[in-house]
Amino acid sequence: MVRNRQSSRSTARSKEFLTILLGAAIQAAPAADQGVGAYVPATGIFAIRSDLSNGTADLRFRVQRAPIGQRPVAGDWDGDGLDGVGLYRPSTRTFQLSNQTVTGPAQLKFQLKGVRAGLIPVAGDWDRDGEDSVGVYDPVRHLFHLKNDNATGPADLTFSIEGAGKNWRPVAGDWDGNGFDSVGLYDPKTGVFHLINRNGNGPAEIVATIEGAGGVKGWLPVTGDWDGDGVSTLGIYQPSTGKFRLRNENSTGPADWEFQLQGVRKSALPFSGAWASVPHPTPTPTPTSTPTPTPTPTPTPTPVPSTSAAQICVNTINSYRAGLGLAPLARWSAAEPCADNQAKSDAQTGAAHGAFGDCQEWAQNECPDWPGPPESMIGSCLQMMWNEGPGSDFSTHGHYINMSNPGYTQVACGFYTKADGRVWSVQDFR
Ligand SMILES: [Ca+2]
Ligand SMILES: [Ca+2]
Ligand SMILES: [Ca+2]
Ligand SMILES: [Ca+2]
Repeated sequence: MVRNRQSSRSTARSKEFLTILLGAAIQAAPAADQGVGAYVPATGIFAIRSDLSNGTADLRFRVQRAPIGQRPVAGDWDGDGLDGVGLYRPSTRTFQLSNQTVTGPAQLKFQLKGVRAGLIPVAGDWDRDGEDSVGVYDPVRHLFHLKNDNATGPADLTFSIEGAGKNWRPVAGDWDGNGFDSVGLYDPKTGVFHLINRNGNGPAEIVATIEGAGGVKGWLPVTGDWDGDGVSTLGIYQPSTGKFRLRNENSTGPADWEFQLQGVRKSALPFSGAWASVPHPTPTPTPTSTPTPTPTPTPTPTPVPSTSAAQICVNTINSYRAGLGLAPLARWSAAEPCADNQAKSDAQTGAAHGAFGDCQEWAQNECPDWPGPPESMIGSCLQMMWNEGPGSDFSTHGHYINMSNPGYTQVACGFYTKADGRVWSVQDFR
């Protein structure tokens, strides 16, 4: 729901390895692109991508301490020009909203009073004060309940769109570009959107659909200002394939963008927002010029041969950290079988970070498709990552930033060797 965004974006990435930040704070960048996202209720993971193009998520994160199985929203709760995310728990009617797109606790928690359980959340700037707030839609009684402030209390507006059918799904956006967001409905049986420009009882003012082959079965609505002109328009998402189809006009016609958000589970629910165009991690503290003489020895609860690839991995990372005077990471043995499975999954799908988040890790580095065996490749891959050196640009220093993060205490290294001898390795940090 953020307006006047820019569309330039750097997508520079290392080919040798990819990384994902999860858990470190990011600084809000002034430029924001309208991007898309998908939320997996089963894992509680948000995956967002700023480019409207094929590819994997730029960032994956959780709203900490929020129960899984909730419904996502996105919006600019604090009016800083960047969208955050949120979750609605239909059973308790509570929202948890976060201003960030990294793992962390919600900044806002409140309850929407006077509504039934089991409703679907929406978000928008209903009063044009520059801040998005929430609402819910009752798909049985066909009622919208919208609230202008993100605090516990009843809805400010309750109304319905004439002719709404059972189980239609709500959308929100600024369909006419006047600065006020309003709502609409999507009929999943026909694929037709029914939008209103004023939040009150009345018939739909815009009735339109995205034309295209393949039918409408299984697609979910997702609206947004894809081209940054201040007008929100139509979009749909197919969870089974991760495909988005977006249109720039609120009229019937073909999609202007078609792309796939890769590496997201098939149960994901879509959302859109203006995310920071490039994630900028908080710079790591300046290395101390006098390294601490001896780091505390890592407790190793399970006796493991020190020559195993997983142990080499932990030892290597800790030797780099010791050079900065940072505490060593404990070998996170309990997560290693899970990390092995992530490496195997990514090797089979060919998508680095495709299984990210499965082991409850906060950040992940990955060495995809390296010449094996694991015991020899891991040192080389970690050295390449460490050679990125310190810096604030996560796209070029992200591996180093993860390895040197003073907030992490554990690392689990997972490996999978393919039949051709090539190795995939993940390093899960938390
Ligand atoms: Ca914001
Ligand atoms: Ca507002
Ligand atoms: Ca409007
Ligand atoms: Ca637009």
